[in-house]
Amino acid sequence: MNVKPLVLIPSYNSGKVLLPTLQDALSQSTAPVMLVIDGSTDGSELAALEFAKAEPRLTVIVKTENAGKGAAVRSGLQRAESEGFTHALVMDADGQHPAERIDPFFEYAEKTPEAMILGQPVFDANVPLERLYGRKLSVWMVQFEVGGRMVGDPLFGFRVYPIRPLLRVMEKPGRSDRYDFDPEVAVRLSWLGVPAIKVRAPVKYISREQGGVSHFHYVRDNVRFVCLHVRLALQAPYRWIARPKQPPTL
Ligand SMILES: Nc1nc2c(ncn2[C@@H]2O[C@H](COP(=O)(O)OP(=O)(O)OP(=O)(O)O)[C@@H](O)[C@H]2O)c(=O)[nH]1
Ligand SMILES: [Mg+2]
Repeated sequence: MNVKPLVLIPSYNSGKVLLPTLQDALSQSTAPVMLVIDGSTDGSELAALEFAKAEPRLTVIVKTENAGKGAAVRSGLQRAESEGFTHALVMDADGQHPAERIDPFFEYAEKTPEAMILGQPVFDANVPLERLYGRKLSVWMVQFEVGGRMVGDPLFGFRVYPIRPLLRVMEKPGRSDRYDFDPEVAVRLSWLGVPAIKVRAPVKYISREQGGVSHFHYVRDNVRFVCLHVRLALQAPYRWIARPKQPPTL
């Protein structure tokens, strides 16, 4: 299969780190980049649109209503599929993810196009402890839901997905639109028979003074995670039995 790769970046109020993140992605890889901004109020879309005028490999999609990270990725993927892209590397807009790993991740996708390539975070010394330990519950729950350790860290958003199977699982009604998107799609793709390849990748925590931003809300988003895991855990036993032996055709 010919892999046609795209870098897909969802962004919401990413502030001044957005432009360097785009520049980094474009300079570290020859793949086109698609940015999906929805409902940002910090004006970051203006700088991105201006930058795109001189950068033919960059597409900027701006939506007026904020609908969440998962919803932004879904709409970007729909557009990407209609343009013939087969694989998308999703990465954050806030400078935390390693642009220099984009092409190495695409190389894994070229060797194993049917797989999802899941980044496994290697945290720097600035990682807040609550982020480091807070993810353990999700890791355990996902191990149960998929019946093993194939997913590893279910929250790290630096990943390559085969687009068609991902849309198949994301387009069903009731799918997660926000941060719960990352664990949900890893579990559902695994249930669909998509193999997972885990690859380590460094993640940075940038101070606020240097432009670091996070929109993760501990109470609201952790409640969403709990609701997601209840739904997934209830379906898990049936899904283990029904899991196809072969990955879906691309
Ligand atoms: N388009 C869009 N992107 C979003 C939305 N919410 C978050 N994002 C993007 O999703 C990525 C991850 O969001 P963050 O808020 O950094 O969350 P996180 O990296 O999981 O959390 P931290 O570890 O605290 O930084 C960033 O690129 C955000 O701009 C949204 O509602 N719409
Ligand atoms: Mg972040």
